[in-house]
Amino acid sequence: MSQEQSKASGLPVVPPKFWDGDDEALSQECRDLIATLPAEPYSKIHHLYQFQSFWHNKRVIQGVLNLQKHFQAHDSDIILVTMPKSGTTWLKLSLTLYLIAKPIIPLNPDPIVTAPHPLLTTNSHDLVPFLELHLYLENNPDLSSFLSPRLFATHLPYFPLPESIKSSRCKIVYLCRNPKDVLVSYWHFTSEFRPDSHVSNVVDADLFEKFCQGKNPYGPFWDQILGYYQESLKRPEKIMFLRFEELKSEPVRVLKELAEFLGFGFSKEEENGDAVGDILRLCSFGNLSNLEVNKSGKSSTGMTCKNYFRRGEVGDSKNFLTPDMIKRLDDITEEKLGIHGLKF
Ligand code: PAP
Repeated sequence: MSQEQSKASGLPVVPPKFWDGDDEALSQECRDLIATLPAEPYSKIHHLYQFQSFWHNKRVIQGVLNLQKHFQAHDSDIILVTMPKSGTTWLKLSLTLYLIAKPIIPLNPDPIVTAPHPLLTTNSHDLVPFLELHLYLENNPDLSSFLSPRLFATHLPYFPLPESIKSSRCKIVYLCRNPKDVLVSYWHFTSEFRPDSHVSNVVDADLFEKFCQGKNPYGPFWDQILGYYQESLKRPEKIMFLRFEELKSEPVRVLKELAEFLGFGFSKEEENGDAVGDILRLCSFGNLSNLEVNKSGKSSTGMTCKNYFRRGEVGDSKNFLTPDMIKRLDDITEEKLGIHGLKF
């Protein structure tokens, strides 16, 4: 299984040269392309560039170019897609546990109190690598050690996905979250990187404005969601469209439907042994945020693991957005998604 292997062999740490701003890390092709793209200052040190209708930093554009050129999907692949801060960490671990460990979990009478499951000593992002942010940064990685079904993640919109993902029988699991909570989560997550950040109880006005204009990493937010939603209506056997809010309110139903969608439904014995409940308990916010690896570790992409766990609630954004901000985001969401039957 891919995740056990990536853990055993250790995913390559993303070299700091790939962090935005270091052009030396980029191929000449990528640099030439970026020079032609519309640019938008995003912070004092970062720019975003509009590439294939969405806004990305330089590093992502390099990853997309390599990915589009080299990635060959297998029919058995599973691709997890999220907009950043929509529940990626939770989904990666639940699916890893479900695919790898569901026959093992029920054997352990109390998986939380006894020693943590080995999969829980690794941060989710190192169990399921990002295609464009990690694996394909440097040209064409050797994926031969990944066993089937291979599990990959991406934050990319539908349109720029490699052709073989769209045309093969591989499955896509898309998880979205309401835009207000995504924005607030992103604001908290990035505050340590923003030289101009200061402690405040209201989301930074510039960040808010850019998000509304669609000029945020992987944005426009609404276009990304709509792309996957419409594709999931056309091909429900290919794309499962999920919401963070339903994972929170009806996790048992969602996990069972997800298992069926992927073609590995829970057996009667597993259901009787409460495999679904075990996976959900292991992946609960309280359990994950208290694991040593997530309290003090860093992921192979160089991120501080504890920053992936803040509150994990629905509607917390109301504490960090003014009434005007809430109305503006609600209006945009209604205008862009409401007419397509998507409500948050
Ligand atoms: P990423 O896209 O950068 O990987 P991602 O995991 O999608 O980040 O988002 C982090 C959010 O998921 C955080 O939300 P918050 O800021 O509103 O709190 C984080 O708390 C939440 N999260 C992480 N793990 C869980 C979990 N097990 N259950 C519920 N929410 C979770």
